[in-house]
Amino acid sequence: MDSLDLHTCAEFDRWIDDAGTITLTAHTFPDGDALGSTVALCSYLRDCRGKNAAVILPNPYSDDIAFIAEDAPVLSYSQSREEADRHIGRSDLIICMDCNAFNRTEGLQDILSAAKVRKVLIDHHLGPDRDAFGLVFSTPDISSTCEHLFWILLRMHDMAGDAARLPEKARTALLAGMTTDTNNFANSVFPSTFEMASALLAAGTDREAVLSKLYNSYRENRIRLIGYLLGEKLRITEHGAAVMILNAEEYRRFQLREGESEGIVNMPLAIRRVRLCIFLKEYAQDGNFHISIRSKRGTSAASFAREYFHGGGHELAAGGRLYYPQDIAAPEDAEAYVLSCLDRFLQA
Ligand SMILES: [Mn+2]
Repeated sequence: MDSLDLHTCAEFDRWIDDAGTITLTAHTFPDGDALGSTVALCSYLRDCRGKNAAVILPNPYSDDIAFIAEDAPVLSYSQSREEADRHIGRSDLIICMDCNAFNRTEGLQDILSAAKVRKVLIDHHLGPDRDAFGLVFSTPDISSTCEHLFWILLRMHDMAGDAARLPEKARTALLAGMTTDTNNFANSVFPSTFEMASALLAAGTDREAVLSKLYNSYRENRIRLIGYLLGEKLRITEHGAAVMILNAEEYRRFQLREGESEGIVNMPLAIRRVRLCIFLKEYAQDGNFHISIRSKRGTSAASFAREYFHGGGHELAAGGRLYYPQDIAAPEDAEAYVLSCLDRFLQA
């Protein structure tokens, strides 16, 4: 990766040397990249640098990515607040990952913003809150935070550019996080992404095991849900937009756990005439929806999320929210509202 700022890397290396206790955090509803990058860095800091490092996430990660965190010190702030507060209180370095600002860390926002210690950002989203961090590693021209971290780690003085020096746990977490964020090398892949994968494989990382845990270990519920959504809920507009809405009653009926509908939003893009897919999910029966948007080249998921759904993200993969009663007069109006937004956006 050419654009990595070597001075910032050297400074980060020194900040690690200076630190004793370190807090690593990531965005709310942590996905594979958030969990993989924090766990990988935590493993490096503990095993290679002897630091008292812990990962503190805003809320629990889902079961399907739990293998990434096996045996790692990962706390959820919503479940272990006291222990987390103690660790943050002792920390002299805070590292925020896969997240462009503390306001995406939910309940952790206040304590992290208020902490008077050195802070580092390692991310790949647009719009980093540069003022909140002393050191910023941020570029959207990289597959994932895991990949960004990989190139930074190789620059640490004890690594000498050799991926094989990373603990096996860190290598596995990095590969898993990059794989989920690129949808197994399907999106936002750069030449550097294959170089990273190649180096990790050469270092002995077991990709087959990672793939099997990521893609062949689902609960039956998820596959049944996919059948239902694609079979009965999918609607495609004349402008080539696919819409799927999962309401709270259905969420309960399929006994879904957090993260189990992850990635389904990509599936309708396999249809030739579909240029954009939007997936709405209502967790509680309150008319508020979480929104995922994916698009094909030439249609901007990020603009659609920004203009209509209080969100944003990457060009072809974005997210947002639909609020009741601010955006819609009744929860049942969600579909009609989305369809009218789509008409305006895709005709423009
Ligand atoms: Mn990411």
